This record gives sequence, structure tokens and C-alpha cells, in this order.
Amino acid sequence: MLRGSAGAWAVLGPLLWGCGLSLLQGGMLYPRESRSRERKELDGLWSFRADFSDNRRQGFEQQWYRAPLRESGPTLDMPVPSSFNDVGQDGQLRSFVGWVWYEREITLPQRWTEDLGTRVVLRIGSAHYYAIVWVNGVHVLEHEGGHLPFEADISKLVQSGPLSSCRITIAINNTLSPHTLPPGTILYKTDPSMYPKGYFVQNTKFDFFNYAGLHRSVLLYTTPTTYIDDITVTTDMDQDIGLVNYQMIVQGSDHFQVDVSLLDEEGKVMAKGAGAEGQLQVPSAHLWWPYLMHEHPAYLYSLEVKLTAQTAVGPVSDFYTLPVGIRTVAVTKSQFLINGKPFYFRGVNKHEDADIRGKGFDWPLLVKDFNLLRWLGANAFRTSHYPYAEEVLQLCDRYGIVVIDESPGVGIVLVESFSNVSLQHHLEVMEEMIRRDKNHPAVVMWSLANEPASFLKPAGYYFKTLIAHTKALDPSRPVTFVTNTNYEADLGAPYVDVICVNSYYSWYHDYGHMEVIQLQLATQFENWYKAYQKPMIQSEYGADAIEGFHEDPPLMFSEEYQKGLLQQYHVVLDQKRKEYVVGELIWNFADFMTNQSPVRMIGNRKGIFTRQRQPKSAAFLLRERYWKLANETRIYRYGRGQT
Ligand code: GCB
Repeated sequence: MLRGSAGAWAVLGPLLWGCGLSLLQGGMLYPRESRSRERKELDGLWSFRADFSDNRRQGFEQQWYRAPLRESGPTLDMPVPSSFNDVGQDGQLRSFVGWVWYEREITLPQRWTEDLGTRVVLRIGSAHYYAIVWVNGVHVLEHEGGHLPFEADISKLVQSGPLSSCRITIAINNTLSPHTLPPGTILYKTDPSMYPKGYFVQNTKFDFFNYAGLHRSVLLYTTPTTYIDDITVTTDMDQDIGLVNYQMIVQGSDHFQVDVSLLDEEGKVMAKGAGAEGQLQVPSAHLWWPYLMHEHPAYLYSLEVKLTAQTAVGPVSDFYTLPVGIRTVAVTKSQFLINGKPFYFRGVNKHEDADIRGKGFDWPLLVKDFNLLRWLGANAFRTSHYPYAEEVLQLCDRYGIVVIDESPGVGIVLVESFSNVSLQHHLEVMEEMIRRDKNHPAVVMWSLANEPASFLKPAGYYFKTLIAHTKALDPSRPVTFVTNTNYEADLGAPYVDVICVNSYYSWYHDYGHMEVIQLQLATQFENWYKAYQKPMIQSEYGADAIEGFHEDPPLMFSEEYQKGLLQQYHVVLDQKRKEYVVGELIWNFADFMTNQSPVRMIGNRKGIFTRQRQPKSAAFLLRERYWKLANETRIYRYGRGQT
């Protein structure tokens, strides 16, 4: 959500949030280079300072953005992208709550600063949680929400004088309130016999560490001043004809022409069109299939868009190429259909999480994770519990890994977090998320939340409104949220298309009693199905295991226990997938960092891989299972990836 002025924020203070009206406008196309567009990544070392002052407002009081940061005090080197928490040796910085300041000085290409026909845009992939941005000391924008991109046209600032350098300052606050997503609370501890004056802690109701900082790339890119602002593509099939519906938004001129061509993987033009919206028809279309479901999964066409406009300074052209997968998604009472064929989600839940970099985007880690997913034979994951980097979804498109795209609606358990203020923000987050992710064929369903207190009275209205809004924004995809509420008490479930249920039998209760899992799990499925007759996904199940801990007969936290528990679930899943269960997602792909607690041994250990991505015994079990399931459902013998 884009916001008003920095002044307002400095006054409101570091630890409390208000909520404004949505200012969402314009597109959020991924910045790609083209004949008319350049990009300059600002990854690397930035100057950094955490504001440890008592009220955390010294940076605003002293206007640290007015001059280079080094002039107002000491700075640290901070890598971007990365969380700031784990790169240093300072325990206070690791758990810091409040404002941190990032700064980078850059040199701009001469053409960018002199050619008034060039539009220069500053784009921030994600800044967790609230960000204020200045360029050369001038406030340019604010954004709430830690997992989605935001950008500002800074052409006027960089083209206003003989400047070749430009100083970008970003202040980021990681404080969570009952109205943020995810929500949190600040707890002031006032007993003077136990805590120093002003002592506070940040409380959250979600189970992962609240890493913060510039988690994804910051970059500058250019477009002409008349440019393609947004593209929306939806696809359908008519017999074997692929239908590609497109709609463009153009900014900068009312007098323009749009030409589109759809190219196949060999670069052959399959269809052409003209105008800002229309439909392309592709005879004998190659469909986008999930990994291991077809001998040529993840087929991507390229939609080449050319904009030509007449402007006061002469003709202008803008070019943008969007990958397009032609596929359909539908839901029946008991099935999830992709291209009309029953699809079974065999997959994982993930986190953006790794040693040292925290939630910072990292190509080697990403490629390793996709290699592991394909080694497992997995065909899907859920972006638990927030939208992941755009590059993650691009790889899903390319490899055929199906995505349940989840909003940061995790830990919505306080009544206040169901208020209209919270709802308004959640509606805006869905707008931002759909605006960013709508064109990915891999994304087949939106998940609005994880384990909200959906039994609370206001939850009915909250989810009814949120789901209706999401469907209005994107009628082409089913919508869900992930529940752990009792089927009779859940007030949001009536509005979802697929019932996603988390359960931890023989882990959070009946400890050590794996013999009760089958009965409890079968009851869970039967109750829900009887009540709703909608397809179901076991959206989480799992057990902690510390790698190298072995106990036979199995004891909790051993690799044997984790494996044994999964096997019990699989017995029931194998029965119910013949009826209405359409997927199983293990919790979790890899171990990940959490807050410190007596039930967490340096993080959550329910990964089937360690945090360093080494397999535990359970990984081999799942690998065997997923390849077996793949062999049952594949249409042709081999996928393009791993065999
Ligand atoms: C859950 C949550 C997930 C936790 C997991 C656990 O139900 O959705 O965020 O990490 O359980 O391990 O407790």
C-alpha cells in the first residue's frame, strides 16, 4: 500500500501504525530489459544504521535523509538483498525493533539524466515492513507491507539539473501492529523490578522469525515517457485452440497503437493482434502442464508487445515481452482440474529463509531449492506465509511447479485484526499481490490467510468480503484460506473454493501416539467433506526432527518419528485422494528460523531438509512417494526435468 507523507509517520512514532486509503494505481510489471528499456541493479553494499534512540525517532528529528548518512553518525556496511538481523555479531541488532536506515549513492548514465523522453523508475522488490524513500533528500514515496514491490517515477528528480549522482535513502520499520499483515503487538513491560524503563518486546502469533530489511533487489529501470504500464493475460481453450485474452494499460499518451505477437518456444509467430485489448487464437496450442504430468511441461509462449505513440517530441516506441502459459484451472465438488485433468498437489510448504541472509533473495539458494523440489518429484508448493520473490514464480512457470500464492495474512487471531481497518488493508494487499502475480501460469489459487481465528464472530464478514473482492479482482482462479479451526465453527469456510486444513496429529497433542493418527485424520476429512462437499488439501502436516537424532522405536524429534508420522498420514491420504482429497503439502520443505522459545531448538525443525538443504530420512520417504504418485498421474512418460 502506497502512503502519504513522511512527516505523518515521524509524528505517529516508530511503533504504531495507522491505516490510510488505498492509493494503488498503475501496473507492476516485472522490470525486463527490452529495445526500449534498461535496468540497473543496486544490489551490493549499502550504508546502514539502526536508530537505537529511545523513541527510535532520532533519524527523523535530525533528518538523516538530508545529507549522506555517514555525516550524521557511524554506519555499517549492509548487503542488499539480505535481512539485516543475522549478518553481524550484535545481538541487539538481531532483535532490533524500530527504524533502520539504508543509503546508497549511485552514478546514473548520462542519457538517463539528460534525455527528457526517458522515464527513470526506482523499484524496491520488498522492504519489511514499512518503508519511506527519499532521493537526494526529497521524499518520494512510502509503502506498507513487507512482501510486495513498490516503485516511484524519479525522472524529475534526476533530470532537474546537472546531476550525475543520486542518493537513495530508505528508512524501514519492522514494527507490527494488530492491523499490519502479518499482525503483531508491542508489549511494554512496566514492572521496574524486572525490566528497565521503556522496555518493550514485539509479540507475534506466527511461527517464523520477523526478519527485516531490504529483502529483494532495489533497482532502477527506464521506459519511454509513453509506456506500457500494465498487461493482463488470461487464457482458455476451445477444443485444441488456445485462447489468449490480453488487456494493456498505456500511460503518457492517448494517441497510441499497440501491436502484439505471440511467439512459440522456437520463436515462430503463432498469432498477431492489434489494439489495447483483444484475443489471440493459437491452433493446436501447446498447453502449460505441471511438472511430470506431461512430456513437455511448462510450455511458455512469449507475448511481444509493441507500443507506438505520437508525442510532442516525435514518435516513441516501447517494447515489453511477457511469458505466457496457456492453461485452464477449474474446481469441481471433488477435483482440482488443470487443463481439464485432475491435478493432485504433491508438494511442500516453504519459507524464504536461510542462514546469514535470513529472508534475503539469493539465486544459488533458489536454484538449489528447485533442484531439490524436482529431485523429490514435487509438483507444487504454497508460498507460506507471504508472497515470495517474483523470480521464484518465474522459475515455477519455467519448471511447471504449481503455486498456491499466499498473502501475508498469518497470525490473524486478535479480534482487532478482524476490524475494518485490518480488512481494508488486507483488501489492498490482495490488490497488490494480484497486480504483481496475475500473469503467472504457475499460480493456480490464491490463499488469503493461514490459520486465522476464523471461529471469531467478525471472521464471517471478514472472509466473505475478502474472498468476494479477490474473486472480483481475478475471476480466473479459485480462492482459499488455510484453516485449523473446527469444521463446525469455521465462519470463513463457506466462501472458499477448496478446503485447506492443517493438522498436527500426534505432534501438538497425543504426543508420541502415532497409532491415533489414522482415525483422527480420517475423521477430519470426513467431517469437512460432509459439511461442504468441496475438494480438500492437507495443507500442513509434519513433525520436528533434528538431523542425526535416531531412536527406534521412534521418539519425538528423531528422524524415525518424523518419518513414521508422515507414513501414518499417507495411509489415510491414499484412501481419501481417491475421493475428494486433491493434495498434500508437507510442513516444511526445510528447517527455518523462528522466535526463541522452549519448544523451538534453534528454529522450527519440521523440515524434511535441514536449513542447509541436506536431506533427513523423511526426504527419501517423500521422494519415493511423490515419484510413485507422479507415475500414476502422468500423461506421458517423462517430464523435461529430473527423472
Ligand atoms: C502451523 C503453522 C506454521 C507453523 C507450524 C508448526 O500450523 O501454520 O506456520 O510453523 O504449524 O510447526 O507449528
